[in-house]
Amino acid sequence: MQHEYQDILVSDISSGVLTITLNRPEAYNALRTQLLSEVAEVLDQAAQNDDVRAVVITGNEKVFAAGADIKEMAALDAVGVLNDPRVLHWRRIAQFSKPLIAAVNGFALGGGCELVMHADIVIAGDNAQFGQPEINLGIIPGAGGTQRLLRTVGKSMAMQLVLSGEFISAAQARDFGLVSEVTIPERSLERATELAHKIATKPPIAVRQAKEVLLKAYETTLDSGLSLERKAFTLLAATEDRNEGIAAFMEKRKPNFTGK
Ligand code: CO8
Repeated sequence: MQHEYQDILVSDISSGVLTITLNRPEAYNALRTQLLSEVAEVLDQAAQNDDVRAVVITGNEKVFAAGADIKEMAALDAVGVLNDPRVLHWRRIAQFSKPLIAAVNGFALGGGCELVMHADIVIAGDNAQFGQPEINLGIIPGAGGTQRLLRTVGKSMAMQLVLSGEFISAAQARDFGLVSEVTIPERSLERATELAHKIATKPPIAVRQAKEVLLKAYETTLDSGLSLERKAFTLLAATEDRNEGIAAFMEKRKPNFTGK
């Protein structure tokens, strides 16, 4: 069953996994404010709901998302951009504490590519194209693209994408670390969902700690990152799931993690 929103479809929770489908095919899933607020709202709810262990986000077979809604953006002057509520929605998406896995087919451009970079794992169909074509509109990426792209693909490719507006293929995106696996387009959602289901069986506190500590590597020194890792590692020693994981290994049985 799909729960109806205006710009997205949201599945029922199935074995700990929720799927969000961007659903503005007539506008190539352009990320208007309404769409971003719906994604942020669903992620906020998913963060609060213990039944959700991982979220998959996807588009359709032709397009993941073609960027910010250019028609909506055209109406904003500098003050409008300054006060743009989308900034808050992006922040809420970035703060989602559980695993977010993107299944990308077709275009992931501008804000669409930036949304991909908010995901923790990215599976791409071999028809996917990634790009930051904002330069062609006289602007630059505005939802973290300059910072996350450089940290992900390195300086030369980040500069190439942002300055030239050229697109790269799924295979290139994989070579540069933007994507972890490339599949045939018909399989990308299935593979992303498979991974989400696997992660959903893992101890949830350890999963959240792992995500938080890994993401910190983007923005901190090695020394502070290692110190955070040690603290998280110590904290996990106080969880029931750690005792269960170790006991299950010793007793040669499957662990039953409860999130405690
Ligand atoms: N916004 C609005 N509508 C769009 C967008 C978009 N980003 N992309 C496509 N559409 C619409 C088109 O207007 C068209 O609608 P219509 O049929 O009513 O004219 C329909 O989708 C299909 O598009 P095309 O006819 O152009 O389809 P093609 O297959 O020829 O081309 C492309 C597909 C290559 C994806 C092309 O549509 C394109 O280049 N789109 C724009 C890509 C782009 O420039 N993206 C960057 C946008 S700027 C941005 O993302 C900044 C993010 C900053 C966030 C800051 C938050 C605070």
